[in-house]
Amino acid sequence: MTPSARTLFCPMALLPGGWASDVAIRLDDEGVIARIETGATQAGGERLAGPVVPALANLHSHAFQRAMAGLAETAGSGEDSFWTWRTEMYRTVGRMTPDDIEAIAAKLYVEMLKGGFSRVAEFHYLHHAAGGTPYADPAETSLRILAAARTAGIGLTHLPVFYAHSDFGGAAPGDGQRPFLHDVDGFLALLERLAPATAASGARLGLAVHSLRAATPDEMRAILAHERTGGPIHIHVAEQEREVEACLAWSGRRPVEWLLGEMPVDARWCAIHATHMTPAETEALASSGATAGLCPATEANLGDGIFPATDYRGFGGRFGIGTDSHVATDVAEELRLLEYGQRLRDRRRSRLASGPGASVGRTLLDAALEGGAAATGTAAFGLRPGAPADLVVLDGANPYIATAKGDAILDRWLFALGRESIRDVLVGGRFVVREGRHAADAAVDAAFLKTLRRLAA
Ligand code: NGQ
Ligand code: ZN
Repeated sequence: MTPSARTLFCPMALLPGGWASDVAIRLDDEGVIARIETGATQAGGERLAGPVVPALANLHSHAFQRAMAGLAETAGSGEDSFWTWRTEMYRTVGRMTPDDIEAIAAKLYVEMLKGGFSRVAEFHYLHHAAGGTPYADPAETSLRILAAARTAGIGLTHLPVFYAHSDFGGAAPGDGQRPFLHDVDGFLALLERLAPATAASGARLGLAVHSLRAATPDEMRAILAHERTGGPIHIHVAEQEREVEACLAWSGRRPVEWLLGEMPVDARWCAIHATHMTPAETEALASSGATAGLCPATEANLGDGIFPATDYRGFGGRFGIGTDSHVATDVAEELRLLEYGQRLRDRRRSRLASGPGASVGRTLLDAALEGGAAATGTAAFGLRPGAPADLVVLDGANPYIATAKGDAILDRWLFALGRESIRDVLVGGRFVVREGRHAADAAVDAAFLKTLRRLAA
């Protein structure tokens, strides 16, 4: 269904300059905002049933990991860490078929829409079958991700991931990593193959290098010299202290320091996590123009550490949010945890508010909207002409929302209610969630149940 040119009428909407009443959003027939009028009448417009805010981009996802969310919470015999979790995660991966990947991603993407995201950057490294056996079509699993995004109706920025080694210095990959591997030529061929497929699917294409552990400097340089996606470039960096130590031992420099010194990092780049930085690295990342890709729920779950968000914002750094391993799938939980990490560290409140009198929720939402757009290759964002009509309609009948004014609406949603505040979600002007439901819920749930049953057997 393509939306035809029409008008949405919002009793209240969050525009780039702030809240406005009686807002008419005129859409073109592509679902892009053509014009916005405030103080309008409803005449001929479709009335949205609550305060309207822009939907966010989710800048970091490994869709398949949603299948194991909540299933890695039994203590092991030794000390549980990021690395023991990773071993369990590799075990799950080894049993997944392309059908499973598509079913999990479709379910996840519907959950993300219901959580307030309208687009996802899929950091996709599960390219081959168990043991590393290639599929007949090397793009098989990517095509499943494209199909899942179409089923859900979520915007997709697809990021095929280059992965070749287990550690710094080009160390040989482990057995559990075989489904992820490429050489440089194979990876560039995958990107070429995916350019027309993503375009035909209405998706965007970028690329990722898994981490400084997984690629040598020469491999990274060769990829950057030859790739022609024009899209965002993502990389995991400095998530764990062990990575910092290994990078120092290998190069004499810390991961973020090395990345900024050796690679042409600019606004096209997104540094995922960047948890462990010195103040100098924090300042340098902020001034590089790159986006920091923060995934607070996963970072808490995996025991990563706390991103220096107050300092980074002080240096004018850009950030967005992602749900990564998907222990959470919504905007509110990620933004709330981001702020709470800073509060727990500093033993103070309102850490990320833009200044006296500013709402924390509003500051976080504005920042993550901008960073999410940059990291997903979205030129125009927010409720303004030229931007896609990617909208969240909060539940105007919810007493907490109905009685809040202005930015307090956002603070109710983000700090007190979470996803139950969300009533409808539109992507490109099209309703994908209505009154909390998605049109494909039944089919998506059935396929997902089948996959979970099989994986649990
Ligand atoms: C991943 N996930 O690639 O899925 C990583 C873990 C690694 C997170 N960092 C694996 N959350 O970094 O080696
Ligand atoms: Zn990740």
